[in-house]
Amino acid sequence: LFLENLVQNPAFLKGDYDTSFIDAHPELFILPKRQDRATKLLSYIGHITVNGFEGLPKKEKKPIFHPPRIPNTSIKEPYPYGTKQRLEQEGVDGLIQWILQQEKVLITDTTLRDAHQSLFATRMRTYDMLQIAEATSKLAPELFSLEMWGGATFDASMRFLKEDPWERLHQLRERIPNILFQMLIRGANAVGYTNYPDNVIKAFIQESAKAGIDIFRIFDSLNWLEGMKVSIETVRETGKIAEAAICYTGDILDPSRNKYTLQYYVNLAKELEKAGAHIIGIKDMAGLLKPYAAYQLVKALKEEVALPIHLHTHDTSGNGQATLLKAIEAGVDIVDVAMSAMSGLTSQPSLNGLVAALEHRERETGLNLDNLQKLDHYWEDIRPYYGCFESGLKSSSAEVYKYEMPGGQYTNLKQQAISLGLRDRFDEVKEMYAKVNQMFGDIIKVTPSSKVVGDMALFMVQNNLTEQDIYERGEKIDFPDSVIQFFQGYLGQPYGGFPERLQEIILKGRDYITCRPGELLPPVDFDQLEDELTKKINRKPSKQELLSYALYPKVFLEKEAFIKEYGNMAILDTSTFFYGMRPGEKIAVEIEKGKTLIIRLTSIGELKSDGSRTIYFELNGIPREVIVRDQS
Ligand code: 3PY
Ligand code: ZN
Repeated sequence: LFLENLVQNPAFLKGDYDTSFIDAHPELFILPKRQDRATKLLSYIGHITVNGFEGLPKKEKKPIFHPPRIPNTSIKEPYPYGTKQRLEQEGVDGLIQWILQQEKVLITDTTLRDAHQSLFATRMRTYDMLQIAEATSKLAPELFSLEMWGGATFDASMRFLKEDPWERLHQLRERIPNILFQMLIRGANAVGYTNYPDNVIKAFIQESAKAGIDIFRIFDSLNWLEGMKVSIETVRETGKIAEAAICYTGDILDPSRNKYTLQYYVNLAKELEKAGAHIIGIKDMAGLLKPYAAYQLVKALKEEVALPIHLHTHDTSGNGQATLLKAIEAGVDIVDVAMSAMSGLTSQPSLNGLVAALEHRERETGLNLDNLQKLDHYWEDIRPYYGCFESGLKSSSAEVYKYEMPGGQYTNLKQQAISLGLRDRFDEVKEMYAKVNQMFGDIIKVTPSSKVVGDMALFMVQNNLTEQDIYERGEKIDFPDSVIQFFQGYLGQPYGGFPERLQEIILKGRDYITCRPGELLPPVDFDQLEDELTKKINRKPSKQELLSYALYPKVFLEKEAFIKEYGNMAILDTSTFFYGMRPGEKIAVEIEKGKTLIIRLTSIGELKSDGSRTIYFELNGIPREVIVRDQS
């Protein structure tokens, strides 16, 4: 480094030096800590190659993946007109009228959000989204919307992928200017698992709208209208589309289940209409809406409310496509599906399949199947990267009607169970999940209420507790925090109230609330929060970073620490990000536009007595080494 400083010194270069030169130029000794981007990148690759990706079983060898087939769309081709332009030209009311006038059924593609949340624990990286973004906007411009943000992606992108979720939104928006962007927001829980103060919810929605979200699908995890009002109002104020969702559970066809009836859902939809919703979403998060129930529900909603109806389901039982078809027959306006290679099982039904099913019928979608197939090839090639995060589920299963577990929870709960050493007891966990739901009074189960049920089920299985044990010895049991908070009313009020005896056992005299938690939470002082964060990261954060920190302080700081150590690893291809490199392998990494590094892993050194290894690389043909701690 000293020599590098020397040969870059202008006086030295001019030949203007003698023996006193070094004394006269003390700046030569200012040696920056040599942690340039390339070194950090090599350190990351070395670390993953030796130690594996956190949470994944360490593979002996990186698997061989086929390079993804990216459809060839000419950059010069203009972006086709789409729903985004329609919204800009006609405004929200114009767009809503347009939706209602359509004979065709409109299509939302969930590949970039719920499909991967449901199939592989929300691990899809921005890198893989960006490569197909432009092609999607040019080959499928007839899509009504892309669900590509929110839900668990905000947390997971920072926590596991060490990415900035806002950056994902910006970059996708840049490449897809013509299709509406849709996000999932959990009402007063935003994209988190707890209630946030109202001013956080408002600031988050305003910033998301500014960054490019057009449709906010708002729900409350207990179908509690009070928990959704602030979000609905704020979305309306931003001039964006408020899709308020009713979460579907139970079975309206089963006369013995009389808690969540057709009338219950119709009443809720009417209340949401009154509260200012532009669209009513049916959020069938577990895939419990059977085909004939879908027909009844959609028919009733179309008769009782004047708004478009947007149906979201999961294909866990294998009945997803039939549910969509019956809903379409009943007049549903928009349905959610995912690219074929990312569909089925706990994900949404297949987009390609539905488009084909409706061809030559009055409600055909207008999407081009050949184009969709080109996009689908890409997803077929991408999915294997994430194989290690999949649930192992090989076929659909009607047992979901019994467990009522949301599609997005299945893979996550399985990962949680594995991390608690319950891999072989997952069947018991599922049984317990259904039992806990009944103990809790048969509640709506969707994030975060579903997480509470999941936490309690894991807790009971792990500690070998039965329902009877809870009632008999519950006073002496310390329940998980999430369960206590739920019974304190911090997620809101469940329909029909809390079961009183269990509430007493769990709360052990603690206070509980019946009002909206947001009313009690003091507003966040964003100026003070900014000072606090500035001190922690030694720079002034952006508004978006501040919001990430407000929602997920620890996760945000951990991501920052990671980036400080390794740099922004969102630039790395997914196979290297998760599996490192094979000796002899060569990869190209574009570290900024037009600047590409060619990296070759030459060899992995022997384990040294201090527990480290030297990893030998070639960087643009020049040998480089990094030292990595072997954690095995
Ligand atoms: C989420 O809240 O992330 C969900 O997908 C719920 O279904
Ligand atoms: Zn879903």
